Amino acid sequence: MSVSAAKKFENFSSWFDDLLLKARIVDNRFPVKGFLVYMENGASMLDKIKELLEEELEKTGHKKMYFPLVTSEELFGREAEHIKGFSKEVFVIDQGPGEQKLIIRPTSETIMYPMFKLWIRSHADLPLKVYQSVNVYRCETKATRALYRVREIPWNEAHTVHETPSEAEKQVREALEIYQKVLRKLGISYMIFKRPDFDKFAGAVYSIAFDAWNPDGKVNQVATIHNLGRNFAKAYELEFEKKDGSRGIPYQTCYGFGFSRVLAAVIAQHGDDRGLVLPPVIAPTQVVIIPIPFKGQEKEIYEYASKIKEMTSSKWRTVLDDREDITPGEKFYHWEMLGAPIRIEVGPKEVAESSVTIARRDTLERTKVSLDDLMQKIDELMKSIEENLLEKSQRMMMSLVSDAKTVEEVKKLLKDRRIARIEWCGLTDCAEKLKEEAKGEIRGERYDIAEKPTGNCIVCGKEARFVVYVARAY
Ligand code: PR8
Repeated sequence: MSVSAAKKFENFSSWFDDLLLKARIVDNRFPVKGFLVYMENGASMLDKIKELLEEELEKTGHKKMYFPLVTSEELFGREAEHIKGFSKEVFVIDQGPGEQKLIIRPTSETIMYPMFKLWIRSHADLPLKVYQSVNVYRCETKATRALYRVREIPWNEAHTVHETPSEAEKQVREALEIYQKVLRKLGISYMIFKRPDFDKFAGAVYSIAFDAWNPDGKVNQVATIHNLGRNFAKAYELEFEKKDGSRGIPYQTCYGFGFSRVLAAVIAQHGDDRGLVLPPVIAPTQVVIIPIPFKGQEKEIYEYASKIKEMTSSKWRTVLDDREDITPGEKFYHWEMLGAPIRIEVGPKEVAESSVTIARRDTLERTKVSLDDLMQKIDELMKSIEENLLEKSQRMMMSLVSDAKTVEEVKKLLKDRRIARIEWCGLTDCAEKLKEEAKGEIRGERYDIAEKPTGNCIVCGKEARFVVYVARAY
């Protein structure tokens, strides 16, 4: 059994915006475009997503550091492609007449790498793997959208330096595994693409991206991984002494994980007509206990509920909703809207039998368990919820993709909020034509599986060189 999720597919924007405010995730009414207020549930989930990711980064030897918010015009301009890509998107601090302008980080390559130059002397200093979870700022020119496209971007960025190109390649794969692991815990499904050259990160040799599905058919790029080759190393004069005593220029990677977009994906992929459905790991409240009062037995029921609260809070973030001014039914709706994974109901029957009734949020199924089995049952349910969310989301991802043989077919698929798989010659002209006519972007080739073209480019008819996916995107 599952709850209808028709609303989010019918009118995603209003479903999403209403929920953000009602569930106290974000208040989008701050009067500066692209800047959000994260309310208690949004802030709590952002923090938890951050912790999940940082744990994996720590396990794999990344060191946490904090770098400055600003860079100078001179440092910012050193890598030609990078400045070309970002110059129109930066916020600038004017320090007054005669003073250098300061640039607020849109990303931190130009801030970290001058420091890497000071730190790296020899091969013994490599690999260098650092990360920070901070806000970066981009003066987005496209329309902004709460969580999806903001100007104050809460993210994690990791930057690494290596002796050889193969070590940098290996690092790309490690980053991929880290991101996959975290997204899996959140039940988010996505496709991993190698971006076409025209869409790679400014200054990268190539870029890989995680595109998560969204109910309105636009994909949501939640994370990217970039192999920087030696482009930045040359611009920032990174050098090291090799084992044989000669001098070498190192290889770099960087990768970024957009916390607000990941949170958006959690809300959008799992939510239903009743509201949020949260993966247990990040749910601000994991277990809610709702007493069902019965005349004359209020005290026993309340005491029993308190005992259960004590038990469950030893392991789970638990709330006992003992408000007296609203009915149990109203409490059910409230906590369903907030996405608490498990609800425990206790009434006179439960007290008499030393049992509880448990309802899981994802399917709303209810079961009775004895108090002795409660903790084990909660463990099982939490695991089952996590798996169910992921499976459901993966099925949806798979059902969205269809092959298209003509631009018209692509157009139709995208209009139906789906993703088109096509064969493409590789020319930017064809990609632009497709964008103009079908209103979709070539997101790239699959990175996780090899797909070989067998026919011709659906735009120009010449021999195809790539199998790529076309979608609308945030
Ligand atoms: C880098 N440098 O910068 P990237 N709103 C919300 N999330 C966003 C936005 C936005 N306006 N812009 C980007 N993101 C590299 C890697 C250091 C780290 C999120 O890469 O420009 C997206 O999830 O691709 C994006 O995938 C991620 O930041 C990294 O940004």
